[in-house]
Amino acid sequence: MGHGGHHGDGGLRDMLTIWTLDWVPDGPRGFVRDLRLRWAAEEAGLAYTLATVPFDGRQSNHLDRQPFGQVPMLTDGDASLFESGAGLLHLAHKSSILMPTDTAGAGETLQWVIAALNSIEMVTVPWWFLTKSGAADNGLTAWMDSRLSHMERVLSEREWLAADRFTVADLLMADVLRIAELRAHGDRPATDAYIERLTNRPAFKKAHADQMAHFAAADRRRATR
Ligand SMILES: N[C@@H](CCC(=O)N[C@@H](CS)C(=O)NCC(=O)O)C(=O)O
Repeated sequence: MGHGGHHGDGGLRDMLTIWTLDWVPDGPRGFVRDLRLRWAAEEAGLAYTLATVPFDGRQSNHLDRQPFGQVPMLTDGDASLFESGAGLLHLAHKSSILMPTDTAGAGETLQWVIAALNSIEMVTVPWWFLTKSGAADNGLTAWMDSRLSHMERVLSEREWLAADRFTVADLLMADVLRIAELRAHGDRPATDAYIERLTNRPAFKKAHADQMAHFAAADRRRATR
């Protein structure tokens, strides 16, 4: 299973493995966070294999690999990482396409990776969760709106977050911001343009299509069992 074109060439290249669920319902398809790692691998030209854990029993069937019972995980030879952000930084160490090699550029990139996770996603995910659970106007809305309007200002002033070029920080920020409910909430044209720009990259499209195909194949297996 997994990603074409790399079987049989042996050696280290075959050792990168992205772990996800074997199946998910329609709702999360296209958003399961193995997509972040797939996208980064595509950008960097790193071949990978896909491995899965069963959806049924996911809360406890892989706690040895992911202590919260979630995905994704990344294994690379002896290294085994959970947290999509950690996986992205691990991949970024392998490619200057993702992470600039100069000190200033690397610092800016790291800073925006952490900002995506710890200043934006730390409020957008709980807000999304409350909204999905029926609390559309919840106590997080004002906090989130403030963060998103600061991002709108930043993105109206520049094309890329760090180092004047695409980095792993853009990949992650775009993935955090592209959630449909967030985009539908408020009017942020620079953010929309940024998301369009990032998700139009061939590497995103390939990663997205591969995730959709993976879950579609799982539907076919479930239908015949
Ligand atoms: N902070 C974690 C969050 C991972 C996460 O939310 N994973 C979701 C899929 S995108 C998951 O495994 N959900 C299944 C569950 O929690 O049962 C990361 O970024 O890796």
